Amino acid sequence: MRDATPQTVYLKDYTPPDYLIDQVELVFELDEQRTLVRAGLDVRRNPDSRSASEALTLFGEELLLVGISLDGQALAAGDYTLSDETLTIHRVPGDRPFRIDIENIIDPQANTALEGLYLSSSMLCTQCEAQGFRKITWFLDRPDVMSRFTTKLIADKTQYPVLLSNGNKIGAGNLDGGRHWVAWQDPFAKPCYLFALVAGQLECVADEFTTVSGRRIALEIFVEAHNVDKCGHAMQSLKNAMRWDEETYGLEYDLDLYMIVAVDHFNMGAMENKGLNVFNTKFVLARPDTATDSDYEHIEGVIGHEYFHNWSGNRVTCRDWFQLSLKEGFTVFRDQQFSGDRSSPAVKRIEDVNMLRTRQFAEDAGPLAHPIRPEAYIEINNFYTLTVYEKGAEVVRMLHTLLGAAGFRQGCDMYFKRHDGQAVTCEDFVKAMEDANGVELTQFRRWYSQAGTPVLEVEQAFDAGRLTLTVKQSCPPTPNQPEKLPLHVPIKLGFLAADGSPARFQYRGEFCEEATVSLTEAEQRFVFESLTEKPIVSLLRGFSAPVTLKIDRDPEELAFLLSYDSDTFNRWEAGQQLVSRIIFGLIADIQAGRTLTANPVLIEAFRAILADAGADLSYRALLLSLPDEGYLGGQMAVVDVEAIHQAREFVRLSLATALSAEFQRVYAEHHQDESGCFDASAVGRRRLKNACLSYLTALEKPDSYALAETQFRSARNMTDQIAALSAVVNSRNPAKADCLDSFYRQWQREALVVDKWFTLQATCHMPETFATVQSLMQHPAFDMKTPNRVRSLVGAFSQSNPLHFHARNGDGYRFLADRVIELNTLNPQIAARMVGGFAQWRRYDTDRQALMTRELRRIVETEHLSKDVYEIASKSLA
Ligand code: 0A1
Ligand code: ZN
Repeated sequence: MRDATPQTVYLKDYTPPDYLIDQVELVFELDEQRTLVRAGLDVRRNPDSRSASEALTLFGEELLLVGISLDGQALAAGDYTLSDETLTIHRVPGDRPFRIDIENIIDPQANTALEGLYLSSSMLCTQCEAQGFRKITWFLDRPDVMSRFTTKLIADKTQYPVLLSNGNKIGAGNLDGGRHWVAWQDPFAKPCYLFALVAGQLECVADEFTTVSGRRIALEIFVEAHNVDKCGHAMQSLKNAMRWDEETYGLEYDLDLYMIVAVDHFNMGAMENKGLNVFNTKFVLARPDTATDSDYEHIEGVIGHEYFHNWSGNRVTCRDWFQLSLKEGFTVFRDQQFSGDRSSPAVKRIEDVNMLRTRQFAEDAGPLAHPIRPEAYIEINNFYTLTVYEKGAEVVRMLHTLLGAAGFRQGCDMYFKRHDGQAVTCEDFVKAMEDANGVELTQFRRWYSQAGTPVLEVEQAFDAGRLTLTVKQSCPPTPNQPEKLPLHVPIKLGFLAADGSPARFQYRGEFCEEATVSLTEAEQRFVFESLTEKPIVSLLRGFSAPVTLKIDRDPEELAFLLSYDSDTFNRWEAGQQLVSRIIFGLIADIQAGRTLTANPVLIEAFRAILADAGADLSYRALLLSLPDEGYLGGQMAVVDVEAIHQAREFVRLSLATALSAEFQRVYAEHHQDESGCFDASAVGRRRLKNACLSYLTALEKPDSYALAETQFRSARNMTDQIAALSAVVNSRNPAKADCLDSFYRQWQREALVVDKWFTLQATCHMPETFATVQSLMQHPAFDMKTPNRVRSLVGAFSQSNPLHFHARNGDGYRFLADRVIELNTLNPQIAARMVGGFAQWRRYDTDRQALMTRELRRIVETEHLSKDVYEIASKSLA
């Protein structure tokens, strides 16, 4: 049990701050265990304050106060009150600006929560979003208080030769006792969550970028010495992102220096601190032999994401944390566009939707569902969710679809111009879109306040050249939202003639081959005219809205769309629907004890994909992919983990058996001795070939074992090596133990590769997996204080191995709860993320429900439970 029930914070209670802090002067005397912080704050009363109080309350946690003064006068004990979370000065001047000076001590080494100032390997670094600055010094730690920061860092010169903070370097010098100092000044006012400092023995990889207006920007990536050879891709991605934002949004970088530091210990992916991004090493470091193609893609995406925040987040920031999607949804949309433009928009869109539907739809259907602009939270760190990020990006994408690229850009221009230097709301964003386009988006705003995934049910009627689509929308209840109002849903659509060509039609008097219609009613009819024959409809093209679409189709119609739809997303989607339908049929057979039989329609469809030499190779690999077990489970009333796995494996094996010659041919055609160069054609070759290898592995034959083992032993790039190791591990290949061993020995000094080794074993579907996971917990390389390692073993097992995590005997559940309880005191943010494995308990049979709720209760009853874990576990049970 927690010592006290934690408080809920509500959006409706927002009030402007009573005070503003215009300038902050910080001095740090850095030390692993005893860092001294001196903070000088120029404070004044906020003219917009609605309170009459003469008191000033600052937030602060886990700080040791040394001294405090007001306008140079030391305060006596009776002048202020200290609590665990606040420092209140009883009386401050209301009619003039005043200065507060605070001196306090912090212990970075004891900080395993990785929030505030902490130690990562031998490096000191900070993480202040969302409310970590209060672990550095007492402050008005809220994003609508924006200040200009000057930061002086003092440290031992040998231990911390590099001293970094936001903005520009304004001075440096030596001090006695082997110490030195560096001073930094950030000319832009910013909320304190964007503050950062880094100190350590770091090497700098430097480059430069000339902006569209001719300004030269120094680019610097700081890493530990052994990683200097893994920064090239991150640097190139940064330059690409800078150019792309100029060309696509007309946005130019605003400081003369852009720094990125890669750290081993980080709770999230990366952080957009002004001029000094701090990154998880996972999203910076890449060399062809250590990183996969998908790592390269993620690095490009995250580098872009943090860079784009410089405008969408930093120059224009959030008024309060309920507005988080204002910066995150918008910035994810921008990074998705960037990555799509850099590689293949079709492939990128499918990957994004696949993730959204597998993971965000589950969140939206469970006890933790919340709107993209939540209304209440206990711990804001729990709201860095797929809903706020990914669904938030879908909402921005719908605005882009409704307004068109040019209209959307005008809206963005207006938003940045109007609100530069301000802390604003989602409402301000929508208003800028409206004003710039002369449109009205009243109903559209419901996407910000309504949780849950809407369901569209479509019926069609064709008569005399006229097709009528009747669309009904509904949205299941979510916590605190039993009733839902109709949303404004853009539906992009087109029709196919019997020969597969696009069918022209007339909509609202205009002839077209494709249209976007606006669904706004609970039930609405759309009429399309001038059709020569009854067409096959292709709906929700490009996944034009984050909804579940229900439309009656037979397998032949799905196979037809899989062959002919000109919309690359819907073509892939037809394949997914076809496979899903077949898998659900097999699940019914398994549950009824019937014999399973292979489906000829599917085999012929896959034969055609394998024979189609035309399509882009990455896209073809996606066409061959089977829906994820988690996604399939999300569509069942009661998830039958074993039957899903068995049915999906049966499909994989029947395709491999029927098409083994084709898989071998395509494999051989694209298998080359690859050094691992990250270019679109090499990436496509590797993807397609490794997809074939995965099918062939299902055959459990000496030939397929040899194929995987040979690829593993000869691979010169990580994509091929790990794909082959996965094929070996997920089969009865006799070389398994030897390959796992040799992989570990080869890569034991590369932390990110060792993470892959853990994940591969944690997600394996072979029977011995749980025992392996337990023994990996004792492996010398496992460490509960390193989030990447915890995610690679505990996270991967509980979130990506449904078959074994949900083992009937409850071992997986007990294992996870034990880890959550251990992590609760070490790192509450990571602990809370791990609890997520239990959130969907209502979707399982009653035995599993009982086992999962027992573990959730055990978690809730743990002593000294963090707010983070309490919120997720108690809401999951509610
Ligand atoms: N704003 C960052 C994500 C982030 C959020 C919280 C963190 O620590 C609790 C760290 C990073 C982004 O969107 O990239
Ligand atoms: Zn972000």
